[in-house]
Amino acid sequence: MTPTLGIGLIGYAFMGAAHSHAWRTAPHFFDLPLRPELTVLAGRDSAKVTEAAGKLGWRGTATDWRRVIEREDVDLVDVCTPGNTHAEIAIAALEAGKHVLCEKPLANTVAEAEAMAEAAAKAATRGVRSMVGFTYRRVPAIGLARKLVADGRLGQIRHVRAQYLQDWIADPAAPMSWRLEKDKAGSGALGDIGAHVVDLTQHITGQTLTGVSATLETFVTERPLPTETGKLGGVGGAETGQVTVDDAAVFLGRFTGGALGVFEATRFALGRKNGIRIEINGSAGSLAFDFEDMNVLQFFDGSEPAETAGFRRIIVTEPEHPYVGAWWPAGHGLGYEHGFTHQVVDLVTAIAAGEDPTPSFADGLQVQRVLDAVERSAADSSRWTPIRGEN
Ligand code: SOE
Repeated sequence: MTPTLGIGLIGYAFMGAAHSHAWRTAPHFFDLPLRPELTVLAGRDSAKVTEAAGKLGWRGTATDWRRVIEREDVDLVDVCTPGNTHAEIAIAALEAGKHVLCEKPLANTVAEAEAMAEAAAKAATRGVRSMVGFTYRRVPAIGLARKLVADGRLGQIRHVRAQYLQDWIADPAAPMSWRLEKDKAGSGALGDIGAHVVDLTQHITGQTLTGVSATLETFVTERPLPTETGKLGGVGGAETGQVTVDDAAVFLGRFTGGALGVFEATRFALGRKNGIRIEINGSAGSLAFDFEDMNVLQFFDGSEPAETAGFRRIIVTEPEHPYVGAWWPAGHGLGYEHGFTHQVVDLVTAIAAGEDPTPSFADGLQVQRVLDAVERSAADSSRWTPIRGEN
């Protein structure tokens, strides 16, 4: 009999649903060393959490996360709440000896992320593991991109171009949500989606950012308050609230290996739904990825004869590709939810092996420091050089 791993999930909205799906599905497709049990789902509203638990497959419910971390049948706490509660819940869970999976960005401030990384390092000495949910690392095409770079197929990396483009608040009538409030989310497009491309580009290249030059913008500062909440946003009413985060972040970055980075994160790219676009140019080759075509990785091999050289579309649906063999027959493709499933597979595997999974809380802290540098750079208007003769 495979030993079990009792899961307590805090939060049942969009991310809570995605994580529930992953915990439920992983053992049906992967041979896991521990069998996840969907033990308890927590949320503050008793009626809503009970309804969500029924729908998402959880055995029990709680209206206070503290009750979850006290339970002996909970081995791992999965934090899917807004960022302002990550530090308190994750640190308490680690101190109670529970493994922790925490949604991204790790925290709302560097100070919180530092405390979390410290708690994680201390817990690791007692065999308690932690991971931050940069789930896109587990998209097979991203895994392949990282492998091509590690195998030297791109040579020395010169350029990193990364965009995370959404449009779900491009309409000024789109309602307020916690993702638009600084005290809950920490930052806007920067932390919610920019954090993903910071993590992905560092993960693929194996290099870290050393400095940034940035600007942030909030295009719509007031929005209707929601009368009903939805998966993202909801339905707006007559009353309005203040948007206190950035709508868009644009920044340049320099990487440890000498590469130059250009980054853009926005929820105002009308028509772009979940466009995570990454292009990397090296001395020996280039690669390009777009999450809207997530089963494809484009690769240019600079050693091919000029006459026939060109970007190749690699369809990343073969058993030779990361994670793919566990799913459908070759060629059938994966979707958004599979990254979350791969994330729990890697986490459970690391826990059973007594190893620290990645991305770790220390990795989450490093991304938090990049976000902080972007905000500090954007706040320093003396760095913005006006055009001579204008205004
Ligand atoms: C909303 O912008 C969001 O749900 C992010 O919070 C997620 O991290 C991303 O996967 C999809 O978009």
